[in-house]
Amino acid sequence: AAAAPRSPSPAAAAGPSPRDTRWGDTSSYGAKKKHRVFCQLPNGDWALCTVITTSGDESVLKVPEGKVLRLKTESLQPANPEILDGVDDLMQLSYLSEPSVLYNLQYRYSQDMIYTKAGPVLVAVNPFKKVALYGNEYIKAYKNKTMDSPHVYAIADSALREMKRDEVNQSIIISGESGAGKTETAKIAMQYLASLGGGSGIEYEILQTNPILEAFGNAKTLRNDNSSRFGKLIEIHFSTTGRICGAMVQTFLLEKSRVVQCAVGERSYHIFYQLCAGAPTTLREKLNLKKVDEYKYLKQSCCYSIAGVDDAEMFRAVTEAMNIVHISQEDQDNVFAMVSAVLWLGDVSFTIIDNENHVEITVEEAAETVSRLLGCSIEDLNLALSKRHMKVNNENIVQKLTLTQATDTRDALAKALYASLFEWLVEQINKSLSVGKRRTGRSISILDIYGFESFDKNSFEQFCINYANERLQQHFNRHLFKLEQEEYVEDGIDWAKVEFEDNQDCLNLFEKKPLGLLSLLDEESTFPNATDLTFANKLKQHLDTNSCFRGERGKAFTVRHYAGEVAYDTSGFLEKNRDLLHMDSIQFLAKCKLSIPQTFASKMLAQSDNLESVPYRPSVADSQKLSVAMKFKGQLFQLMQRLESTTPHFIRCIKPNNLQLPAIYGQELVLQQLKCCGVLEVVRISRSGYPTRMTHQKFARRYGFLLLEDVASQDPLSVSVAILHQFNILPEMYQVGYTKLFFRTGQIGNLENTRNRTLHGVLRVQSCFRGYQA
Ligand code: AOV
Ligand code: MG
Repeated sequence: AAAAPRSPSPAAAAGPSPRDTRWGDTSSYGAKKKHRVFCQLPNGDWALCTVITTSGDESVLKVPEGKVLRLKTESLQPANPEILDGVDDLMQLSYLSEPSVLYNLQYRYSQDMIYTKAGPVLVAVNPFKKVALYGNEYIKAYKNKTMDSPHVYAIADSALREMKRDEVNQSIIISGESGAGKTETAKIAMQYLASLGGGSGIEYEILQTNPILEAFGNAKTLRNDNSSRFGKLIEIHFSTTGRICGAMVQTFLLEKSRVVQCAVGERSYHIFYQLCAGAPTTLREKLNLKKVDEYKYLKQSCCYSIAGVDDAEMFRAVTEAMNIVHISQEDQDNVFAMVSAVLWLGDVSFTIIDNENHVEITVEEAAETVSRLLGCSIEDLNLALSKRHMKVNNENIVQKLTLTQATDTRDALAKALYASLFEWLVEQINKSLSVGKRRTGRSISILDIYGFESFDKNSFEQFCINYANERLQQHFNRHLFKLEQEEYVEDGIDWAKVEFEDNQDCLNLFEKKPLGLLSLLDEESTFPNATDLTFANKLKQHLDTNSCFRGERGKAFTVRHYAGEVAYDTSGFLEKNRDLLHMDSIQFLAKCKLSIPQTFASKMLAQSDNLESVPYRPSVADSQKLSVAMKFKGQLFQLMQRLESTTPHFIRCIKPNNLQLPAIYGQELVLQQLKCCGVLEVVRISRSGYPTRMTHQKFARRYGFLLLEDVASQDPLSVSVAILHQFNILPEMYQVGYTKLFFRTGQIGNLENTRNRTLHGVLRVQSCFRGYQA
C-alpha cells in the first residue's frame, strides 16, 4: 500500500534550518586562511574579501582594490564558493545571508543580468539603460524554451502555460518603489503575451493603450521621469484556442491634485506639454495654445522638459495610438479641447467687487477661451466660479464667493474636468478592446500599482497608496507563506513552521470599524466644522494604544507599515477625502456643449435624485456621498477579490539608486527594498519547502500512462507511488500527503520532459499510421 504521510525528509535539514531565523549569524563561523568572506566596510557596505591570516579573535583581510584590513573575526560573514557567484536563483546559494544575496544580485547586475529568481518570485533590478534582453529573438527563445534564465518573458510564459493547463485565470503582480521599473516590466510582459497570443490584431491595440494612458496619467516626479500617477490593472482575455481576444483596463486613484498644483522640479501630466509642443498649427490656433511656461498651472514647478524626451514627438505617438484604439478624430478634438481648457482655466483670474472680498471672474482671454472651448457662456462660467446655490431651511439662497473660495472652486473644476477626461479615455479604450461575446477563454491580469511611498512629507495620497500596498503585501504573504504552511499542515506533511511578518495588525489599524483610520477619517469628513487638527486629535484619542500607530505633535501621526514607519501630515486630508464638486459646478458642466464633461456631469446628476439625504453636504450630488478613501477601499477589495481567484506570479522591481543612473548599485537601498517586499523571507521558505505540488488524481492522470505495468484498476495514490518508483524520484525529493504529492524544486521538470517526449512519439506513430491507412 502507498506510504502514509511521512515525517520530514532528511533533505529538509540540508541548508539552514527553517527554524533558524538568524541565518546571517556567523558566531560559529571560523574564518580560515584564503577563505572568501564578507566584511563590512566603514561606509556600511559589504565587500567580498579573502582571509590572509587569523589570530586570536581578529582576522587580516584582503579587500577589493588590494587594500588590507584587520577586523574582528566574528564580524565576518561567510561567502559562497566561487562556483555559486551569480547563480540565477537565490535559492541555490549555500549561505543566504544578507551580504550573499546583495552580492549575488550585484554580481549579476554588473553583467546586465538584471533578472534573478528568488524561489517563485522574479526580482528585477532596474538597469536605467537599454539592455539587450528583449525583442523577437528573445521572445522566440523563451517560447521554444531554448532559453531559461530568469526573465519577465519566462514569467509571462508560465502564466500562459498555466492558464491553458489548469484552466485558471492568472495574474502577474508587479510591485516596487517609485522608479523601480514596474511600468516598464508590465509593458515587457504585455509584449510577450501579445507576441504569443497575437494574430487577431487586437494585441496591437492593447499595446497602444500604454502610450495613451501614460500621456494622461504619468508625470515627471523627483523620483521618476515617467511616474505613473494612477494604479492599473489590465486583464488580457484569451480565446479557448489561446489567442488574445480582448482586454479590460481598470485604473485606480488618479492623482488629481497634480493638475492644479505640483512641486518644484516636477511636471504636471505629460499630455499638457506634449500638446503644447506637438499640436499642428491649425489645432494650435483652434485651441489658442500658448507656450508651456505661460500657463499658471505649469509655471509653478519651473520644470518644462524631460532630458531625452521630445514632447512634440510624443504627441504624434499619442495621436497615432488614439487612432489605433479607434478614438475618432472628433473625439480627439474634444479631448484636446479639454486639455487646453484645463490649462486656460488655471489662468482665469478674479476681480474683487466689494469690500467683503467677493469676486467675479475677470473677462479676458483666459475666461473667453475656457468658455469657447467648453461650449458655455462667460456668464455661466462666472456663475459657476463666483456664486454658490444653497438650500437653508428649505429656502434657496445664493452665496457670493470670496477670492479664496472662488479660486478653490476653479481648481476643483479643473481637477474634475481632467479626471472626467481620464475616466472617459479609459472607457473608450475598454469599448475598443471589449471582449463582449467573444469572452470564452481565460485571462491574464497584469497589475502595475504604485509602490510603497515614504517621503519627507506624506499626505493623503501616500496614505491611500501605502494602504493599498499593505493589502497587496498581505496577498503576497498569504499566498506565499500562509497558504504554503496551511497546505503542508492540512495534507499531513510535517514541516517546521516558519515565522514571517504578518501585517494584519496594520490592516486592522486602517480598516477596523468604527475605530480604524479610514472610518475615523470618514466620520470627521462629515462634520462641517472639523479641521485637519481635530482629525489628528481624534486619531490620537482613539488609536494611541494601537501598536501600529503613534500620534505626533500637531497635525501629524505615524503608521508602522510593513515596509517601515511613515509619518503623515493630516493637512488637506479632510478636503481631499471629501473631494467635493459643488452642485453649481456639476450643473455648469452639464450645460456645456463639449460632450465629455457634459456626459460626466449628467451621469452624476442622474445618480443624485435625492440631495436632501446628505444634510451635512448641502449642495453636493448624491453620487459624491462616498468619500475618496471609501471608494478606494471598495475598489481595492474588488481588486483583491479578483486576484484571489487567479494563480499569481510575483515580480518585485528593485531600484538600485535614486539617481536614475545606470551601473550604480546602492547596497543599503537595495537591501531595504528586499526586506520590504519579503524577498529574503521567500527564498528561505521556498528552499526549505516543497514548491511543486499536485493532487494524487492529477498526478496519476498526467503521468499514469507512462507506467509500464497496467494500473487502470488502481487508486490514484497507488498509481502515483508507482510512478515515483518507476522514475526513481529520490525519497528526499518528495513527500506524499493525504491528497497531494509535494515536490522539491525541479522534480516535475524531468517527468514533464519524459511525458512530452512520449506524447510526441505517440503522435508521430499515430500520424504515420494514418498515413499508412490512407
Ligand atoms: P515605476 O513604474 O516602478 O515607477 P518605471 O517602470 O517607470 O518605474 O521605470 C522608471 C525608469 O527606469 C524607466 O523610465 C526607464 O528609464 C528605467 N527602466 C525600468 N525598467 C527598465 C528596463 N527593463 N530596461 C531599461 N530601463 C528600464 V512609479 O510609476 O514612479 O511607482 O509611480
Ligand atoms: Mg509606473
